[in-house]
Amino acid sequence: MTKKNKKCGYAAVLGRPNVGKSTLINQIIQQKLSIVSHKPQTTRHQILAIHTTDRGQLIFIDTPGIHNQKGTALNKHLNQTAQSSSFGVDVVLFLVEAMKWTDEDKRAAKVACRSDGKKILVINKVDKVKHKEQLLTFVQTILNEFEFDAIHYISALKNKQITPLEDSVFDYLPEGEPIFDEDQVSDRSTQFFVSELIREQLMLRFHQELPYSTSVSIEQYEVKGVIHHIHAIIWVERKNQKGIVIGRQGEALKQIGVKSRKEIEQFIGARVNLKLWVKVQSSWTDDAKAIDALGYQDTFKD
Ligand SMILES: Nc1nc2c(ncn2[C@@H]2O[C@H](COP(=O)(O)OP(=O)(O)OP(=O)(O)O)[C@@H](O)[C@H]2O)c(=O)[nH]1
Ligand SMILES: [Mg+2]
Repeated sequence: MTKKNKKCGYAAVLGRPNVGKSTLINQIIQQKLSIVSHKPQTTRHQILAIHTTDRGQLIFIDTPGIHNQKGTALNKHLNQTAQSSSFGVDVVLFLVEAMKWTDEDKRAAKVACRSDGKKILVINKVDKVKHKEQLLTFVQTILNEFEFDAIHYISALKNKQITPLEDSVFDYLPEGEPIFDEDQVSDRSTQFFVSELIREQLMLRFHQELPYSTSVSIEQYEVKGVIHHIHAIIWVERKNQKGIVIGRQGEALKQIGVKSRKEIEQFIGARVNLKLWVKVQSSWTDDAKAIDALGYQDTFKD
């Protein structure tokens, strides 16, 4: 009996903000590696999500949504991060939201189609479309402008038609030995995920008051016995934002702390003692140095 050779390779997931890139990856990995929210520009870092099965190792690259917004250093950084992810990968999954084809989608499609890897057009959020036959004309509009090797219709949220998509990606991967250990799920540290889980709670709670101007850094992470002691700083841009995050008599911050702690405990599988502080660093989103200091300097590792 001949043993089938294992596959190994990289698949970048690209698309404009909010199309469901992180939701899809979390669904395939069966773990919340990337934070998700209904707000665009949730993902700010390039994250590797490593999916090891008996067929081999599929390494997803989750990217920040490609957007049209100009201006701040953070905005530029997000686009650069996403664009750099389209090179040197075996497969590009280009995600769009069913029945939505905007200028931002076109911009993202241009980036995706520049890749020298195989290109899969993924129509997500199909669950939202009542008359499915409309999808054919929708897809034709995209295909009039861009070329793809395969097309898939999925619902990442409802876990629909994900397996055929996964099969298609594996088909395109080259044969090779795994790059990462079998039990490794990401290239990121626990501290990174902890700060992301806190940022997720901030986005969910203050999505109107704090547009994009929050960031989280971990100041201390110590394991004493069975408890993980974590000190984190929430960075905001203005004094009034600090007041919002803390809330009346510290109530808002307390709730953020409780919810974040629960998420972190679930993620690391241990008890957590979480302490949060709020600090003001004016216009950090506009300051390239501050962006580096907060860990927004992703480099593609291979
Ligand atoms: N109805 C529906 N909603 C979905 C689907 N997939 C994702 N969503 C929702 O779309 C929103 C955005 O999802 P994300 O996974 O954060 O999108 P993203 O593309 O990673 O966004 P950025 O990180 O901002 O670029 C969330 O509210 C998801 O729950 C889907 O298949 N159906
Ligand atoms: Mg995302």
